[in-house]
Formats: sequence, C-alpha cells, structure tokens
Amino acid sequence: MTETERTSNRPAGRMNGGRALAEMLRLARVGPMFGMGGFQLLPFYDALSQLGMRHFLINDERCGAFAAEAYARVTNRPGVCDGTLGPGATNLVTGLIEALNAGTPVIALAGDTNRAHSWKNMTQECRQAEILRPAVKELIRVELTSRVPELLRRAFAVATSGRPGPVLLDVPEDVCHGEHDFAAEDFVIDPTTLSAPARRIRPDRADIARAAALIAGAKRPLILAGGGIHLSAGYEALLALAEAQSIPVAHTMSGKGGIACTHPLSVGLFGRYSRIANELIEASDCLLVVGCKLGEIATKRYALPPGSVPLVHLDILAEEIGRCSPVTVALWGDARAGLEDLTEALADDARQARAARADYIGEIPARMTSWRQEAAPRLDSGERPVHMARLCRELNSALPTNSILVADGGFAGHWTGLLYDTKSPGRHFIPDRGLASIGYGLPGGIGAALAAPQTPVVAITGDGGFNMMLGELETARRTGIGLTIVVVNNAASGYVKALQHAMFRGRYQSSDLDYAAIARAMGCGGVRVEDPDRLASALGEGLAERSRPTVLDIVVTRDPARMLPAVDNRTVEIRQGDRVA
Ligand SMILES: Cc1ncc(C[n+]2csc(CCOP(=O)(O)OP(=O)(O)O)c2C)c(N)n1
Ligand SMILES: [Mg+2]
Repeated sequence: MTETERTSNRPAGRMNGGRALAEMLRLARVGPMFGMGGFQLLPFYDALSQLGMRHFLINDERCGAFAAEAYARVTNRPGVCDGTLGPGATNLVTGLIEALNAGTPVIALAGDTNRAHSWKNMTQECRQAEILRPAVKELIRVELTSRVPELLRRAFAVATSGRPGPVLLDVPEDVCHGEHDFAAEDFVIDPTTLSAPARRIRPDRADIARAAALIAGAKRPLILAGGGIHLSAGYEALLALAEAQSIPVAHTMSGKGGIACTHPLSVGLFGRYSRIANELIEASDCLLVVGCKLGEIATKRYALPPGSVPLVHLDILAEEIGRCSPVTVALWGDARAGLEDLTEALADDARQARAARADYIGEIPARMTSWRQEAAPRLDSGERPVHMARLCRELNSALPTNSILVADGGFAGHWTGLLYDTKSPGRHFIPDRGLASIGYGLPGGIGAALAAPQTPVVAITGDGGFNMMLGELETARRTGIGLTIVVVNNAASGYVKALQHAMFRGRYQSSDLDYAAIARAMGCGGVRVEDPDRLASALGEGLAERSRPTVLDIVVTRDPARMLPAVDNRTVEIRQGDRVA
C-alpha cells in the first residue's frame, strides 16, 4: 500500500459506529465477510451495502467463523465474521476457538446490548463477553463510537502479530448506532498488520549456534513441521534447510504442505497415523520441531518423541516451547527467520553434511516403496463400498497442483492427512486441527473457494459433519462458487463407531442419508458413487463445475472394524515393555 493509497479516499465527517467499522475494514481491504444480522449491527450492514463491500449471509454463525478462518488460512489475511447479540455471538465460539488453537488471524464483530438497558433482561441478552473471552486471543470491548477506528486497528495488530489468532470486537448497540464527527486522520491502518505474520522476530543468535552445532553433529536429523510453517510462509526456508543439509521433513496434519508431499525429502505424516515418519523419529539422533505444538495426535498421545533424542524446538510462542516434551535447545522466533538462520549457521559445512547423510537420505525411497507395497491393496482396492485409501488415491490423481483440499474433523481429515499428497508447498491441504470440530469441511470449503476463486477447491467431509452443515449448502449455492464437496458416507458417526467397536464391543449410533439427492434439491450438482471405478469421473465432474457446488456422495465402508486408517493407539492397551510407536 503506497502512502498516497493509504491517505487518499479517507472518509471524514459525521457517521455512525457501524459505518466507521465498515470504513476501517474497507481501508484494510478485507475479503468477503460472513455473518447473520441483528438489530445491533444493522448500521454496519447498511454501510457495507452502501460501500459495496462483499458480505455473505450464512445460516449459522459458527459457519461464518469457519469460513472466515479458512479464508484466512488461504490468504494469511484476517478473515472477518460477525454475529449479533447473544445467540449470534455464542454461535461464533467453536469457529473462533479453531482459529485460536490453529493460530489463524480472524476478526469477529459481535453486537452487544444497548448500554442504557443492559442487564434488564433484554431479548437475546447473555454474558457474551465472558463466554467469548477464552475463545479469542483478545476481546476488545468498544465503549465509544469515536474509538472504533483505533480499536479496529488494534484488532488487526493483535490478530496478525506473534502467534496470530482471532480477535473479537464486542460492539454495544448504542456504539454502533451512535454518531461521531470523525476526522480523515482517524482512518489509518498499519499496512504491515494486514497479513500474518505482521512482524518477524529472529531467535537469539547464541541459541541458533547451539542448535546448529547439535544438527551438525547429527547423523539422522529429522524436521518435524507443524502449522507454523504456513503461518510464517516459511516454505522456501524449510526447503532450503532440508536440501542444504539433507534433512528429511515429517509433518503434522496442519503442517502438511510445508514442503510438497511429493518431494523426495518428505517422509509424510507423523504421530497417530504415519507412513514411515514414526520409525524415522524412533531412529533419529536429532529432531528439529518447527511451528508445532507437539500435541496429542502429533505425539501419539505423548508417546513420541523418544525422550532420549535431542530436541530443538522453534516456535513463535515462547511458552509453547517444551510444553509437552523437554527440549535441548529452545529457539524463540518466527519459523521462517529461524530456519533461515539455521541454514546460514550451517552453510560452511553443508557439503560435508550432505555427503555424510547420503546413506541416510538414500533409505527414504526404499522405506517409502516398501510402505507403498504394503498399502497397495488398500490404495488400489476395487472393493465396494469404496475403500477410503482408494478414494485418497483418486484425489491424488484428480486434484491439480494448485488445488486446495479442505478436510473435515472425522475420518476425512485423518485418512487424507495420511494418504493425500500435496504437489507443491503451500496451503493446499486445510484441516481444522485447531479444535477438530466436525462440520468444518463445507463452510471451510466456502471460505477457501472465495479466497482463491480461480483455484479448484474440494472439501472432504464425513456424513455426520456434512449433516451438521447442510444448511450451508444453500450459502454455497448463493455465493456461486464451484466447490466440490466429497461426502465420505459411512452411514455413521464413524470415528465414534470405530472406537466403540474397538473398545466397547459395539453400542452403535448411526445415520444414513442420500446426500446427493439433497444437494440436487438445493440446486447443486449431486453424484452418488458406490463403484470405485466411478470416482475419477465423479471428481472430474465436480472439478469441472465452476458455477455451483457439487456434492459427491461416496459410499464407503460401514464396517466399524475397518474404518480406522491404522491402529489408533488409544484403542490399544499398552503394557510395560510394549512398543507403542
Ligand atoms: C462438533 C463435534 N462433535 C463431536 C465430535 C467428536 N467426533 C469426532 S469424529 C466424529 C464422527 C463424525 O462423523 P462423520 O462426520 O460422519 O465422520 P466419520 O468419522 O464417520 O468419517 C465425532 C462425532 C467432534 N469432533 N466435533
Ligand atoms: Mg460418517
């Protein structure tokens, strides 16, 4: 943004708080917004319409927060959503916590009561600020109409600085409807805060030297990449370090795409489900954890990494370092900056390091080949109902390099986390691992498709997750996006059913719907697939349809004994001496 752009077209004069909110968001060049109106924020809605800004009515504010969150992941710019007093605001909670836990910049607006009548049992009134405060990085209560620009500025700064996150602006009705004489100078915004990371901080130099020495001395170093790689857009830096030093890269579900899954140094997912990464972790003599919280799934419920392996942990949030596993060297800073510094610190000995690790790197293709051979019967399965692994294989071949796959919280995310291959670094795989709610797939797909209108976007979701969000099919249709929704229809709340099978000998709760028919009734495309050989053409049909959503209803196994991608370690009783990873 140039100085002229920054200072020209600034509004000034008497306007209400809602208009000031909209003017600031326009200055910040936000993308499409998602919400559902109510009396409190109506001046804001009116201003949006007067200013010609894009805002979509969603059918549940949770979906608005999900869509804004996915928009932010694709663009690294804050997604914007809103909810009205009370139920509108409380419906935002799940989506905002997804953003909080995943570190995604989101700005949410909530209308609150008119302060002249607060606490007199106003309709829809509740203690929403107290309910929402732990769901966001910062809750900002706007007490004066005149302070709207300043506090929205603050919201952007908080959302995009440090570990990014959601910020809630709680706006009382009288502040939104109230008027103030604004000066043009009130409407300024710091352009560096409009996308994450707003600012970068480098780890301490002495810590970089210690980490570099540890890595230099390692025969089998391994990088464990989390979602922080995306947040810091550290793709080139990660690849540069991995290639210069011959260090393979494993990833969490959120970290998938830090380097392309098809890159020879990518060893795939680690944690609860793994191809070859867990065994490489076990055999490693130095782990470099980057932008990763080492939470339950990444660590197989804290069974990884082995305590004996030296650990370097690079994270933007100092207090996150060492939270779950003790570290040898803590690197506090931006992922990209830290990786760049490590590459530089190790540069002099890079050639020797690559030579020394040639055998180590040489193991990877052989290990991958043997994994592939072992997985081939599933990946190539012709069985009916469709095998999840076969579906992933078809997604791998149908989705082009630049596409985005949004994966829902149930098996959809776990199977694709394990078997889907991104073909270039970047946000090409978007799972909602912040809170792991089911139901993210469809609204997340809407947000991603609006963020990248030229890009093929596929949302993969369970039938349970889709069922939760059916109303948003109408939203998707209204936006006119060409989104392909793949419903993995196992006629069950599958992950729950599979766990009940493994642990409780079956007390099942199921559901069965013909989703494709529902999609057609809503004016979307709908294809039901029961034959794996129809997958490719169905995916092709969905991807070719650019003006309306298409729902692919894929009938997958209904046998709870066969639903898990592999053994889930929570279903296994671990006895002393057992190998758990
Ligand atoms: C909002 C929400 N409720 C409950 C859960 C717990 N849960 C995790 S997976 C799962 C099953 C979801 O069923 P479905 O969407 O059909 O996916 P499947 O596991 O069958 O692939 C449930 C209920 C959750 N993650 N989120
Ligand atoms: Mg299901």
